[in-house]
Amino acid sequence: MSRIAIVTDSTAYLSETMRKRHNITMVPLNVIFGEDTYKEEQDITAEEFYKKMKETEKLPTTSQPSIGLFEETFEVLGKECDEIVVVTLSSGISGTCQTAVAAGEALENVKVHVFDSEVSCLIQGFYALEASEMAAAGKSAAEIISRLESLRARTRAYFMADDLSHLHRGGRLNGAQLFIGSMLQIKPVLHFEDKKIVPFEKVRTEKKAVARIKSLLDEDASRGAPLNIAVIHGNCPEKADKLVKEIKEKYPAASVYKSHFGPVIGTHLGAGSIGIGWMDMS
Ligand code: MYR
Repeated sequence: MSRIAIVTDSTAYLSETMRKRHNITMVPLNVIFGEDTYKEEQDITAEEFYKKMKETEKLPTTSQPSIGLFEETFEVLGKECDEIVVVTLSSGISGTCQTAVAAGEALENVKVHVFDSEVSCLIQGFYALEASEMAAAGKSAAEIISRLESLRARTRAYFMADDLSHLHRGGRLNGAQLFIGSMLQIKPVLHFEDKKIVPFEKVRTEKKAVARIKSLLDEDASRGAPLNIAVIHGNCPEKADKLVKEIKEKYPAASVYKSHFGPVIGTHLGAGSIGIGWMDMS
């Protein structure tokens, strides 16, 4: 039986405890303030990041992990396993996925399978957790990838940024060029299409955006499918707590998790952002 290791990047925002419990190795992306580069989750916490972002005049930027970091990680894991499944954030918003593929191709003694989550944050984390459970149950890498692909067809994520200028500045907002001027004044519901972030629906207020996301969740949850649901916030835990409570009350059978947009994703969404994503685990 092939021994399989699971790797994900830091934007899954799986806590250290979760990663240890599920035997998941994390490769961090970077957040850059001026001359200083921080590996997120290792050198800077989400709390420290949002504080710094508030105090800094020049806004931060981000970068993917170096190919060397992936190679080192794979080499270390390759001493104990034969295959590695890597779950990355969407290849439409970061070069992380392509870099992991390139690093994997350079190795001879271990086979690396890279899965593009086509999303990010805890929804990406759900894929890594599923992969880790399957690896522990003795499934092959091919079986794991095939299951992740089938889950991807049943996964949705919608979110809103309190201030769209961060996404615009970082060049991660697609399909909005024509109405960006007017969009900066509103709170459109955003989602991923073809791996990229595009506006889903133009909505004027945060209240309406959240109500719309909840109605989209209702469409899927009311069909009774076993859902993993993530409520994700950018330094606004109270908003997330309220949503988690409402969703748990409405769908007691679902597994509902609260998570956050950490430094790298927070750089592009800004504080006050909120998202809900769900995966049909059937
Ligand atoms: C890099 O520099 O390579 C990282 C770029 C990250 C862009 C993040 C854009 C926002 C993603 C929002 C995800 C919301 C998921 C629910």
